[in-house]
Amino acid sequence: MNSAKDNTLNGWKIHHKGMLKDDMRRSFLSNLTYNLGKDSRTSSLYDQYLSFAYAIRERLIEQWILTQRYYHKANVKRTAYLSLEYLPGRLLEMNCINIGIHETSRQMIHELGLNFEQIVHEEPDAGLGNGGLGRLASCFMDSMATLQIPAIGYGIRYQYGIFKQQIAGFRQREVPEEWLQIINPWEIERPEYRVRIKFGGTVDHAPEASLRAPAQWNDTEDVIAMPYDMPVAGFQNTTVNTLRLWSANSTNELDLQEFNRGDYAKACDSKIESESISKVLYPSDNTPAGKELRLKQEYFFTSASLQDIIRRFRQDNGDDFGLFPEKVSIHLNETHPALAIPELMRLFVDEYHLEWDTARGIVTKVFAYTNHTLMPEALEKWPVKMIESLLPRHMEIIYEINDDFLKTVIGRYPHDTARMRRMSIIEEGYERHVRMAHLAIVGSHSVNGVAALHSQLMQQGIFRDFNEMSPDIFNNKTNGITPRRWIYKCNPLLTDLVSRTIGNEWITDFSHLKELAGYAGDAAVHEQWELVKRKNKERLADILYRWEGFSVDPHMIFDIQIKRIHEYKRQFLNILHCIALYEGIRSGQITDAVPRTVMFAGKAAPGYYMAKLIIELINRVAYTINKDKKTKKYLQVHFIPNYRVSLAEYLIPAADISEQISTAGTEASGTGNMKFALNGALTIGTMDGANIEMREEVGKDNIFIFGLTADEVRTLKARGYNPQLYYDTSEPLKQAFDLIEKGYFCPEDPHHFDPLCHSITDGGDPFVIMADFESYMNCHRRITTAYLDTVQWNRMSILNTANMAKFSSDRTIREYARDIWGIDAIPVPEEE
Ligand code: D6G
Repeated sequence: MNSAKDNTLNGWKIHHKGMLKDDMRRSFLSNLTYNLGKDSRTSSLYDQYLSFAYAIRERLIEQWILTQRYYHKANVKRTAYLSLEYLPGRLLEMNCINIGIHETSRQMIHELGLNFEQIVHEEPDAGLGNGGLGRLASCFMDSMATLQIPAIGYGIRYQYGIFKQQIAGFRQREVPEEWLQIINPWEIERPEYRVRIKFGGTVDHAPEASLRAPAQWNDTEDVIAMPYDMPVAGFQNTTVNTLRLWSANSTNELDLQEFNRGDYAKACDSKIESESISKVLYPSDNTPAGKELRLKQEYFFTSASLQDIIRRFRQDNGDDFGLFPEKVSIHLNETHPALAIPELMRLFVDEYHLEWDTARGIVTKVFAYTNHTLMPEALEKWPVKMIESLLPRHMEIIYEINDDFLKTVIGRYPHDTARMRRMSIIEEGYERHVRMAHLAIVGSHSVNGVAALHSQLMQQGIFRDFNEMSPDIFNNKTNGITPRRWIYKCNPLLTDLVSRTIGNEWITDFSHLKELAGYAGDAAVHEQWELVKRKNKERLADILYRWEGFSVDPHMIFDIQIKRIHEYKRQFLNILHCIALYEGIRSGQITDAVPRTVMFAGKAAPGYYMAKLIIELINRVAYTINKDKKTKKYLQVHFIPNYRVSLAEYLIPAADISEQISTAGTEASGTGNMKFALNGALTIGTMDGANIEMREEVGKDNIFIFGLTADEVRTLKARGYNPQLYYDTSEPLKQAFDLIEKGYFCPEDPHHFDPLCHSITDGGDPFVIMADFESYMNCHRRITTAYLDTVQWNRMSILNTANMAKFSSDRTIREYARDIWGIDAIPVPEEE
């Protein structure tokens, strides 16, 4: 795609837009003039952003049409990735990079006398997710397109994505982020593909008919699902896949009866109610929301997606549903879309009149499910009553699926009723619930975890019975991150240095990154490596000063923990250590402190009291420490508000130390850990999630591991864990803890942080912060000593980058495509 060329499309000519600077300028100015009605005098930064984005979009669209047309023509097998969350972040620069005109565009903008950086900052982050799970989905979309795997992502087009976090009076304040208030140039509405989604009503069966025979679902309250398509371009190839996000519309704009009666406000009620389905993203992470509206969201987008998948299948294959598993693979990102299983059964049986058993056979071949959490309380369960009233036909189908399943269980384990009860999709009790994970397992041919330890613990723990019965369906797919965003785009200086050192094949074939290890001892590379880190620290300092108004000193160590705020992720351990350092320096006990700035960022679920208290504690501790003249030179602590993808892109390249300190056995994988190491930060971490595999890759001497292992945590708890013991025997821990408990950081309300302290003293310290503290502190000591040996540090840093090849999401997606989806790469011919 290097120069202007013509292409024939069903007899229509596509005139390729051309990729040269002049072509780009023409598109930019034409969009500014004819699309937005502006000129050089009147155009705002926003107009410039939109014109630029439209110019890029035009180039994406050409290949998008060709890709989709080729998929249909070749009747390829596609994977549909169903995820309730996506975190694409900003798309303008990434799309420029993917279509290979980043530099050209930058020059074009510059030559027009405009400011490239300011223009790209006009774009709001598309924040349609909470944290790791949503970002993973976006990394996967990128890798699928780059590997030329026919794929379509499905999700919800939330009007309000994740809230904007402000810090006021040390506390988190949530403000709505209205990302759709301005035009989203990356989406195209596709009304021709809208579908009807039913809720409520009653199910009518023919007299004497079994529940497995076709039924009619009547008197429903319907909502329209309207798709919006976003192009997802592969990295400098010919593939452009689709992310299709559904928005809820009312079936009738106005209630005419109410309108005629003169009650105009009431006439809109049903519209408002229907549209509430795609209004907001539930801002909780690793905790099920448990709200009826959430269940509606889950059904809304799965039903819409399945109807869409079937429409596309029939377009190419007619009603030959026996072919379905050869053409379609559906991936469930967590259990949020697990209703897809009974929904596909319903569509097959009720709408297309397939025999129950035939339908069951097809369904299991099509679905695969990824579990993302080990914490039992994070597993989704819905009250049977709620499903019964919202989705009566689905509840019947779930019972029938469960019936079949329990028969198999009892066949395998006769008389083992306890096992039956444990494995049932229905949880008995005062209120009966549907266990969504069980539904997902029973309906899928593959169940995977997201890191080796996680998969192992999942098979031995929460899904043990299932693993005993069907070990073959379980597998591991260690997560990955896309190198395009997480080094190429966010760290151009390092990208350039790596390419100058080992050539640029690593960008498309990450295994080449290993060649960098050969330069780990090269003095010239060291010098440039250090310079790159320094420049990235200065870039961050500049951004923080401009955005947040505070100064950080790039000469200090940058020690960074960025992720959702959660007790199991243990930001509390980190801040406790900051307090211990502060106290040590202030009292003169620590005389060899190496100047460091500790940075935190992350959002807390608005209803998660403890997490919000942790944010407040961090901010209050930061306030006290940062103004202390005695310690100022050695220790600074900052909480950076409103963590999001675009902020991560500045923080990660600037980090010296990456904090990955969850209690062993709690973090399924983590992906932030990979992003930091790829950008040359050294990890301080526990033997948890993917940290373990990172250690295998970089070697135990190049990562700083501390704390109890998952096994040790379990044994300690089984023996009877007594946090007090650790408090009594560690002076720094005692001092730090006492300062919080005595109200040192909150003199006006000394008991303010009692709930946090009590979770440890009276609550049994479920995340073993006390037990791990000494080991964490000592590990930090080792890491700072290592930092002082610059040559050694640079070596380790280079080896971290060099050994991250495994953690490219390209590797992960290759494994999914090969082992689970049975899908090959389909290169879209250049001149189709
Ligand atoms: C995208 C691009 C557009 C194409 C459409 C196909 O919006 O050119 O027509 O996808 O959608 P399906 O027919 O595959 O759903």
